[in-house]
Amino acid sequence: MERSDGECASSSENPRPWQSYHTVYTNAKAGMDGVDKEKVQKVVYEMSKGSKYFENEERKEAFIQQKIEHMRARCAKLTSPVISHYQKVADKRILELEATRDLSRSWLHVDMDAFYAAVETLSNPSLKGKPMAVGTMSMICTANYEARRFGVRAAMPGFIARKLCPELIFVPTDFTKYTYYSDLTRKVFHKYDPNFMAASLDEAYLDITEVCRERGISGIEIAEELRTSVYEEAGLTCSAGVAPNRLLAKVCSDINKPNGQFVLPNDRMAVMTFISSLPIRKIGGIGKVTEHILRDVFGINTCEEMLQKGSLLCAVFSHSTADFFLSVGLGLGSTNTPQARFRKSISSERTFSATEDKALLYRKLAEIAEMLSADMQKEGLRGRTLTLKLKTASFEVRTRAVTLQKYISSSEDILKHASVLLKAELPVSLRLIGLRVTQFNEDKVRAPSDPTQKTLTNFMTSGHASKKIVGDQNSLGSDINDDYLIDDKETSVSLDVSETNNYEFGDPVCDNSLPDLNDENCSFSNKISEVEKIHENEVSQLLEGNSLVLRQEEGSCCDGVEEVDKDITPDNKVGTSSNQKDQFIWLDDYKCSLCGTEMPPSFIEERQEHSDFHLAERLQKEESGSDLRILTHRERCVRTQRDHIASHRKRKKQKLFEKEGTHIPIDMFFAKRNRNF
Ligand code: DCP
Ligand code: MG
Repeated sequence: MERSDGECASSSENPRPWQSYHTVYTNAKAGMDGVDKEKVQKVVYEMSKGSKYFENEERKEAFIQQKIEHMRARCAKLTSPVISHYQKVADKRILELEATRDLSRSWLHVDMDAFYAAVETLSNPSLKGKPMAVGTMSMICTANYEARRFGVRAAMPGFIARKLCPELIFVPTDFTKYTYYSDLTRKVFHKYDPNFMAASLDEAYLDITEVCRERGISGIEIAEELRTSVYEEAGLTCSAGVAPNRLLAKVCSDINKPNGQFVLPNDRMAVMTFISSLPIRKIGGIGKVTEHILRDVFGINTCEEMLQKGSLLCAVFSHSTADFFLSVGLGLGSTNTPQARFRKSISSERTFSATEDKALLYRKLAEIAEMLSADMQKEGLRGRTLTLKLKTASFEVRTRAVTLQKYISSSEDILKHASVLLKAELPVSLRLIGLRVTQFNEDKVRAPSDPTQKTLTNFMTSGHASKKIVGDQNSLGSDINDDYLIDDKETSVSLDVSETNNYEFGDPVCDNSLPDLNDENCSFSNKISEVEKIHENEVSQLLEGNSLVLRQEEGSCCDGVEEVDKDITPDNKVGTSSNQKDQFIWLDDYKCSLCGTEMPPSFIEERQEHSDFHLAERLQKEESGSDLRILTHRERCVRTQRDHIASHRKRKKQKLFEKEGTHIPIDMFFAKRNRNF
């Protein structure tokens, strides 16, 4: 597994291999400061060694290491003139970003303490003071602060938690209860900001600028009052952070957890001092993978170092990603209350102990359909594309979709179509089932049922508690941009496994559908804050790296290249949906349908190159045939550009192999290796 120096080591070379075993379980949460980290790592390592989870972690780790090496090599090739060019770019961008700084608003982020555990303790006071966790032996959702002292935390399998803390009491989840208490807290939030933004059941952002002004009191006082009110209303404690923007407010709310608050004044110097030593991982949107890449490739550990390494960041990443990093370095974040966004999808999912019991799987599916339908009806939504997401016992994620002629929202309809999708996958051992509905009836999308409360969950993600993922270590390939689903109006019901196809053919530079590998900020957590939600997409480009390839190869300003690529995106739909005969998909999310090459979902970049290769082949065929005559001018331009980019990459890849001589192309390597799986 990974070592801090970036090398890999097998356990035979390393007498303490757990030291380099970093998973979501070993990452500290609030209340875990005094924990013996090495002891936790050792238990986690020993208990997961040899498991599917462990194998999956190893695959992910190998991918990250490969990514890091790749990026290091790229950086090493940057010449001094190129770096000084990007230094100017970075300096200019920093000035521009600085000019957008808005210190006029006060944001409060509130987060309930050990939420599910605290609710359970309210209903059973005998649990008070005892280490307890909510969840099962296979996965726990959260642990109280007593249990955290042993290293027990959310997303950890219960059997590992029990090993860490033999006294640990397990309590099963009860979402009805959590929703009830969440509603009580929201009533309080509403008094301070009627437009508060709920980020999950236990977390919200409030713009307290007006209430502070009207009542002539400070953010400190409002935070104290609000926390007291929540306690009086719901009997639960919470923690709060107050800052000039939402990004910082969220960081602040975690500082004095539990039952505490931290207020950052609306002052530039105070913000810069705060940010100067802040570890990058504290920022929403920077998860394990991004942290590793920034640390191991660029030597960036603190937010301030983002500014110091601005030239490299600008040279290597796309504008939006570099902008995000520079903004973090400046302590900037959103200050406005976003206008109602039109929701694009609604979903619900459940993690459970892996099972292949068909009856049980259908029962879970029925429950999820029920919850999804309830959420849809609450928001007045009806949709016609239904996607089934499955995570197998070996942590592979599969998605299957169907697009219907009529719009649906009832649990019966959802279940009927979801069952067809599930049936096609059986027999299979699953640990997660999710359902998502997209392609909404336009009118409904434009008229949210409750326009007074502009919650993030209303407009961005499902608001259902069941969608909170515990231990979702591998959501790769699952965060598919709904825009890319094929519109198959001509068939009444069509099995659409091609969303993967669309994803694979997505624009390599700006395709936001590529998921990040981050464990905690990964794409399916319902707890994603707005910032995280946006930047997990931005940051996912880190893993994809093609912007770097293009920039360096073009030798000068990359803007043109990036624009060209960006321009291609909308037509991907035309390209992929109109040519069914050559359709490229990853069968079982593993095997290329065109040539049989096997590649795990986590090998995002390699898959991208692989699909580019087939795309180039197909376009070549089309260009030489008569197909081109029926294309519009725009399509012809786009295809020519695409072809250029794809063959450019192919040439580059060939060059690399020629140079490295003994290097085995990654797809060949996996074609061989996977046979032994
Ligand atoms: N949750 C979950 N799965 C996770 C993380 C959280 O089901 N991987 C649920 C249980 C939590 C609730 O969401 O109680 C809120 O999540 P938080 O991350 O805010 O964790 P807690 O509120 O439990 O603890 P705290 O905020 O005090 O750190
Ligand atoms: Mg919480």
